[in-house]
Amino acid sequence: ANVFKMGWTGSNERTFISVKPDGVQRRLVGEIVHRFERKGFKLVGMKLLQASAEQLREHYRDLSEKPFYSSLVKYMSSGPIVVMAWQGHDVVKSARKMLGETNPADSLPGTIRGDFCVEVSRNVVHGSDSVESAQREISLWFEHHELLCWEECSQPWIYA
Ligand code: IDP
Ligand code: MG
Repeated sequence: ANVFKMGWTGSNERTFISVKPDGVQRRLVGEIVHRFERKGFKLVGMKLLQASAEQLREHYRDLSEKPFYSSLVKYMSSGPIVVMAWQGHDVVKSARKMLGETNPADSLPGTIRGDFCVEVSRNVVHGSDSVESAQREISLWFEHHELLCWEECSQPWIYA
């Protein structure tokens, strides 16, 4: 299949996942990457960075009216984060399930937030909530050349 001809839908859907500063500090980067790898999704972009308040205000612009908006921006800029783009069938929805609920207290064991955190304001990971958000977030955090189209040898063992 020619990946360059395909859009960001079907098995080429992409989502934006970020390990938040608490996740990086608590050495959960490998654990989180491992879960997406084992699931069968394809990593198409990843980097460690210090996010600026400006980038974060844009990333979370839909929440600008919320009382926790400024503390959220402060939390997210309090240390390095890992940003990733993952690709696969229905990856946006699946990733949200793998993350658990926004509030770790409501997240089932087996989900990332259910297994690794306690408070909503320290919930270790971000995942896009829709295909549209994913596209906006991926283009906010990645340059075009940082996203790779590559052929994964395991593909025929994941998709029939
Ligand atoms: P999501 O991350 O599950 O998509 P959103 O509602 O988009 O949840 O909120 C973005 C982030 O803002 C959450 O992941 C969490 O870190 C933080 N947040 C959400 N609600 C609260 C709150 O009530 N108090 C403090 N922080 C919150
Ligand atoms: Mg959200």
